[in-house]
This record gives sequence, structure tokens and C-alpha cells, in this order.
Amino acid sequence: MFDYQQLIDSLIKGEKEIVNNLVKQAVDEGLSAKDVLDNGLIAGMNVVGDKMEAGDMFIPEVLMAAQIMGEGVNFLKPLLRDDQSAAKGKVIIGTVKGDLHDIGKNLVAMMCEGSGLEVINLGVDIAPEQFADAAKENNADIVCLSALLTTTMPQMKKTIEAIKDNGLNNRVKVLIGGAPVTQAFADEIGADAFAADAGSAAKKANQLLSVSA
Ligand code: B1M
Repeated sequence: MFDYQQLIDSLIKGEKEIVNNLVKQAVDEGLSAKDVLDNGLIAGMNVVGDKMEAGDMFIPEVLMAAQIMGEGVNFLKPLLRDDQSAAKGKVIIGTVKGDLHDIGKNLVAMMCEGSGLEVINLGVDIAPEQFADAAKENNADIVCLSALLTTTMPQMKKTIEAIKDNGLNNRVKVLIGGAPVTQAFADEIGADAFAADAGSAAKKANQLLSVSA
């Protein structure tokens, strides 16, 4: 029986080699990549979050955990894509202006790819106009916005306005999320959808596509 707690503890302690070996061991034991992601890496990062919040972990340790998580996610990524069929739609994703958090955003990108969508990941600290330009240039169906700071959430509304100003709002749907983001906030700023986690974000993106088809 695979010991998820050992994986979580090693992620928190920044034990890169051990985490890499445990992720591989879990997959070799036949556990699904999504389970290893959800119950191991994301669960571990959520504990990191709680410890940071409680002042028990500090930025350098958090960054180390984030970097180790990224390596584990890269190992799992090819296993998460459930088919090689043509992309069902095109998604632009990024973290909003002023915000450098990308762990969750990259998980959303990966789950969307894994569900058969083509994903263009703009990175972090992305201005509203950059999102709108990328959506136009790539003829995108969906723009995904991530924010982890209450101080950067207003950039989501500015991005929705920039998309409207580019005459894209009939064609492009906006899906938002991030730890402080809520459905109520999405309704308030006129986003088309909100998702609380990466798995539901991929589902919501596919639902938005089928609605606009
Ligand atoms: Co920062 N940070 N951080 N941080 N950091 C938080 C977010 C914070 C909650 C910690 C705390 O103090 N309590 C707090 C924000 C408070 C607030 O405004 N609400 C905070 C702060 C204050 C800061 C700094 C200001 C600290 C400082 O410098 N004084 C600074 C800001 C820098 C900036 O952005 N300008 C800062 C910096 C950092 C690091 C860069 C060091 C690092 C990020 C590394 C990186 O991303 N490459 C970092 C980290 C790691 C965290 C915590 C510990 C973990 C965040 C994380 O990755 N969680 C975080 C504490 C916390 O969240 N409790 C914290 C794991 C990840 C899988 O979850 O990102 O929520 P999450 O993603 C989930 C869902 O939200 C959802 O799916 C994901 C997976 O299920 N989701 C979406 C995410 N995006 C979505 C988009 C969607 C749909 C769903 O649609 C498009």
C-alpha cells in the first residue's frame, strides 16, 4: 500500500530525491497519475500553504517545495493526457498582473491539456491587454485567469474589460480561480465561470466549450 503521508512529509521537508522516487514508485505500483497528483503533491502543497499561513514555513522553504512539486508534476504530465486526439478547443491561461503564483495555474493548464484542450500558458504577472491580444492572435475559445492575492484579484475584472474592448466577449469565455477567488466574485465581475481546483477547472472549460459550440 503506497504511503502518501511519506510523500507529503518529504515534499514539506524539501527532500527532492525522495519525492521524485516516491512519485515514480507510486506510478509503478499502478496508482493513477491524477491520484498521485491530488493525494500526494497537491495535498502536500496545501499543508505547505497552511504552514506558511501559520508562520511555520518561510518563503525559501515554500519555494523549494514549489520547485519539487513542479518536477513531480512534469513527470506526471504525459500520463495525465488521456488521449492524443486533436484539441477540442484553445485556452489562454496566465496569472494576473502583479501576481507571481503559478503552481496552481500550471496545474490547471496541465489538467486542461489532459482533458484534450490546446493550452497556451502566458506565465505570471500578465497584463489585461496581454491576455486580450493573445486571445485574439490565437483565436482562443477560453481565457483562464489565476490570482492568489486579494490585491491582484481586481486585475481579473480589468482583463474581462480588455477582452470586451477588443470585441472578443461574444467569442471568448473567461474562467477564473485561485485560492482567494470565489463564485460570488466571479459573478460580481462578470466572469463566465469559476472553478475551485484544477480538476473542476478542466471540466468547466470543456462545459464552456460545449455551451458555445
Ligand atoms: Co505566496 N501568498 N506570497 N508565495 N503563497 C499566499 C497565496 C498566501 C495565501 C500565504 C499567506 O500568507 N497566507 C498569501 C496571500 C494572501 C492573500 O492575499 N490572500 C501570500 C503572500 C502574501 C505572498 C507574498 C506577498 C509574500 C511576501 O512576499 N510578503 C508574495 C507575493 C508575490 C507576488 O505574487 N507578487 C508571495 C510569494 C510567494 C512565492 C512566490 C514565494 C510562492 C509562489 C511560488 C510559485 O507559485 N511559483 C508562494 C506560495 C507557494 C504561497 C502558498 C504557500 C502556496 C500557494 C500554492 O501554490 N498552493 C500560499 C499559501 C496558500 O495558498 N494557503 C501563498 C498550492 C496550489 C496547488 O494551490 O494556487 O490555490 P492554488 O491552486 C489551486 C486552486 O486555487 C485552483 O486549482 C489549483 C489546484 O487545485 N486554481 C484555479 C488556481 N488557479 C486557478 C485558476 C482557475 C481555476 C482554478 O481558472 C483559470
